[in-house]
Amino acid sequence: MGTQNCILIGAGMDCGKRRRGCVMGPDAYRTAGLAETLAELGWQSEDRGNVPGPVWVENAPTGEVHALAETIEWTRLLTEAAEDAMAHGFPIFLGGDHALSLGTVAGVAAHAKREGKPQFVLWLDAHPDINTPQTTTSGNLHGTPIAYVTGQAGFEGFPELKAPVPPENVCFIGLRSVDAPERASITEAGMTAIDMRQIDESGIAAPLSEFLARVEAAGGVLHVSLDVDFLDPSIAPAVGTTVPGGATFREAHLVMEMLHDSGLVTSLDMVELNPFLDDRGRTANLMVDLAASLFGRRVFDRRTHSHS
Ligand code: NNH
Ligand code: MN
Ligand code: MN
Ligand code: MN
Repeated sequence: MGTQNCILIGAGMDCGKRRRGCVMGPDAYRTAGLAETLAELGWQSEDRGNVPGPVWVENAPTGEVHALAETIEWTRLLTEAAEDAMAHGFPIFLGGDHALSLGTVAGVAAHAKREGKPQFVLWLDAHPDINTPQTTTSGNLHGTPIAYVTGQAGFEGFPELKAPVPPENVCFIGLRSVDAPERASITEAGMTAIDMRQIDESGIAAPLSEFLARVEAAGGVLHVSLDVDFLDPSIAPAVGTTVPGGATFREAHLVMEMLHDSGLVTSLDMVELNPFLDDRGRTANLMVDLAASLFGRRVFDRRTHSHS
């Protein structure tokens, strides 16, 4: 058995959108006891502190792309941090808003390429975040990481991708707010998009199993990007972009439990937590509990428990 080592990387990016507060995310996860929780599950963690990116800039006028230079700088810093961390353990990126995934996914994919393994990405989010700086109507770059990491045009000035993620290796689960240009590019690129209606109809386990079987068959590694707004706002209020009709408590835990059992996940983003909007820490605590399910917390071991 190898060492079970987590690398915690604070990425309090707060300029991927206008509403402030995600800068406090990394410390909210620490306060909620992430490292202690991982330790109980047999994972040692190394906290590398917070990446020193620019945390806030004055709002760009409505409609204009906001904080482009700052986002490029974060992307550069986080690509490096992610690529390095992959060589030392299982990185958990503590956001910070979702623009941090421009860098984290680029970095983990670069590492996978060096290892000769195909990189897959599971995007747990109400939104697909596949706008480009040209198609965005909000100007908020947290709505763009999937377009960048899959190598779409329109990211002039950003670091050149060492290893674009093949679009067919991307799976979205939880979608319920998709912009028109996003819908077009998801369809065109052949990505797997599980919206809330599909979850209502089939349950969440069936489409997830199908995707995990594909990752396994390809000998791939899986990056999971967990946006707080994947969850229903009634259980996770601490996010700037709440969308009704999200994943329930059990749907979210089941996803994490199945991901743990798959053994395929090699990196994780926890993004969009805005502690300024939280209710006595309940969203931060829930996110840490979901991480616990991903790292093996369970009632019984499904693979060995028997009633005989
Ligand atoms: N699609 C919208 C945009 O580009 C919303 C993105 N907001 C998010 N993404 N919270 O997860 O601005
Ligand atoms: Mn190193
Ligand atoms: Mn998102
Ligand atoms: Mn979202």
